[in-house]
Amino acid sequence: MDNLSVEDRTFPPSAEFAAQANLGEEAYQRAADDPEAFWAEQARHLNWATPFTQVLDWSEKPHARWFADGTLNVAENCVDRHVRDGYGDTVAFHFEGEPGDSRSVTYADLLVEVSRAANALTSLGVQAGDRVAIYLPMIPEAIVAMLACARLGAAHSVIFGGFSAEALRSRIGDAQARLVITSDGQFRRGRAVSLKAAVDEAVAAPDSPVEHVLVVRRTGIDVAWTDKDVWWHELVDTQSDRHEAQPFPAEQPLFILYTSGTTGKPKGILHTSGGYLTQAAYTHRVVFDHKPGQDVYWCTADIGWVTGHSYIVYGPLANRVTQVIYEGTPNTPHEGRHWEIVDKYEVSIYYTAPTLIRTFMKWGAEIPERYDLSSLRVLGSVGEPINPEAWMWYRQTIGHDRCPIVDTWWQTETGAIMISPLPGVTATKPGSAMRPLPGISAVVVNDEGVPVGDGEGGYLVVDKPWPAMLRTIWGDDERYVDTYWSRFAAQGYYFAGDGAKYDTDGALWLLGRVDDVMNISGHRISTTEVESALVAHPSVAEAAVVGASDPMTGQGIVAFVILRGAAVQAAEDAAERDGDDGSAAKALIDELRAHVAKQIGPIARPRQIMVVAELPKTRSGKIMRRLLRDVAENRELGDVTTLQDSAVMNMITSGLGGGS
Ligand code: 6R9
Repeated sequence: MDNLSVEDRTFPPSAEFAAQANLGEEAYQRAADDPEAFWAEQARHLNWATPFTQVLDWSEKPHARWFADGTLNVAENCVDRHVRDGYGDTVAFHFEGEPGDSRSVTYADLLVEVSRAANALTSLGVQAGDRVAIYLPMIPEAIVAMLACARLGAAHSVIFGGFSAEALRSRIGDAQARLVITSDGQFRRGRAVSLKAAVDEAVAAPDSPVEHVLVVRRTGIDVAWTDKDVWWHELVDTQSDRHEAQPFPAEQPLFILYTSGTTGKPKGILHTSGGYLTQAAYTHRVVFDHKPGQDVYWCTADIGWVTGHSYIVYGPLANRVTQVIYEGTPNTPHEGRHWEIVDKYEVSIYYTAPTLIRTFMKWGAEIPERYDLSSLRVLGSVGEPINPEAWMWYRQTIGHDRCPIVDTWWQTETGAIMISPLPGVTATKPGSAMRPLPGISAVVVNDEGVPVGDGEGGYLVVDKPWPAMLRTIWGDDERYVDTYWSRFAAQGYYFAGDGAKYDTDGALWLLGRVDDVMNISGHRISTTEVESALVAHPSVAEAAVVGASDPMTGQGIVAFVILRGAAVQAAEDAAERDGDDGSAAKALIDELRAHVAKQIGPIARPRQIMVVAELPKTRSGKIMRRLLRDVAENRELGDVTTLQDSAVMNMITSGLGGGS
């Protein structure tokens, strides 16, 4: 909660920008006076097969139904209607592959590809209401696959390509997906690495619900082949390019996306169709001031995260975007790759994460200075609080002091942006997300649910339902009610899990998570998940994990482990044999880090692992992560009075020395 230095720099939009903005100041009042009328107006930007007559049904709260008697087809809204309206030749996306291959896909091309894929999925038995797992790199087929599912009324569950076979297996099992769409491999930092091998491992068990695996050939590397496997180029490319999209009810499930919670088991966040698409498209239009036919938009997220769902696929395509899709890492083959792409395609709207901005800062301002960035006009940030220093660098070095910055707060659960400046309206402050969007209402409250005064910190809650809100946790509705709605049940507030504060000018500052969820480079990973992975290793008796602030990644994973007796003995024996040069301990720590990466995925690899003899626990047995965070961040220890044994912290701090 220490990014709260008093910030009095403000940056109002230029008169020129304000004059052409997609939404004006008046919208805030209009939306507050009659939110349902406001959202109905936004929903009418979509093409409804059956117009809705009811906007919101909140009679069974916290279960909302939006536009429930309306019907639409999400894919038709993102593709077909643009072709029908005469924009078939407009480029939907320019794809840049990591090895340097590129291709541009028009809306007419996209319609053909999505239609073929929908026919192929149908031939594999996929029907409305089914679930399909997608485990693909950032290639055009990923978007085509998502839209093909949407077209058929089947829910996709995209699993980030960095996740392990085990993570894949449990998510496939939870969603009971009958089809997995993957690729032979993906390009990563100039190398082709396998992707399908993890799928093979994940679907091998006899009780796997998966009937077929559809495989895109991306890298050409050798893959093992099973009788579940079908090549994309053999099945999809030979289908008819005509497919009639059927309308579905607005509450038809659109996707499940797994995200970390405070327990080890990831939560399958369920989103539905009409309300989700309404808010994704509305926010993309007003937050980025998107002008179809003029702008070139680039969101650097991966489709494995919610940002890729809402701001690469659904919102932008519903708004007839022309966008850039980039497969690779930002420093392949060189650290100017993003700016080279901005220059090449004349990108005008660029949306990225603070962790990447800090990385660009580290690489140096001289790199972007080599490229023509004059096409840029709006810059966005998402994923974690952006520190004022990074914000100013982004504004000056990338935006040349011309481009408004929109710092957008939202969550997998909220489905779409909730809090953000409007680029033509709001004077921004470096580091603040400023204000809930028109139609959204957010309050900062204390433990009792009472709003705190301006300038005071508290919990961020959303006090009115919104169209893109999650509908439940897949297969665990009780957890849905408990996680988000029980904390402030009396008031009926949605508990976001973030600390926040309004300053005395009414600007909203996000202060990070208040629960045990870490934020590593904008990716949510639960402490418990990493702890579970560590204790699954035969050498580890107990583990406690904290997110320690990290200048590059926002937070870094720091683990404290207690070794099992045998492992301690083995390390001591090795030390005696080889001289105590620490190499045995180092080898074990390296092994543990690799073990976590294998269990969960490389993004969960701990930055640091410290071997300790005890962990600080409260009398009720809850690990006091706050104290471990103090250690991990080299701070004086906070209050230790609730510790069961206060000597433990002395043992930990005196025993540490070098750490990892
Ligand atoms: C979209 C996305 C959600 C959590 C959220 C918060 C953090 C996201 C933020 C931000 C401060 C911002 N977060 N955007 N914190 N300022 N602009 O990131 O979804 O992966 O579910 O993470 O990320 O802590 O609660 P998700």
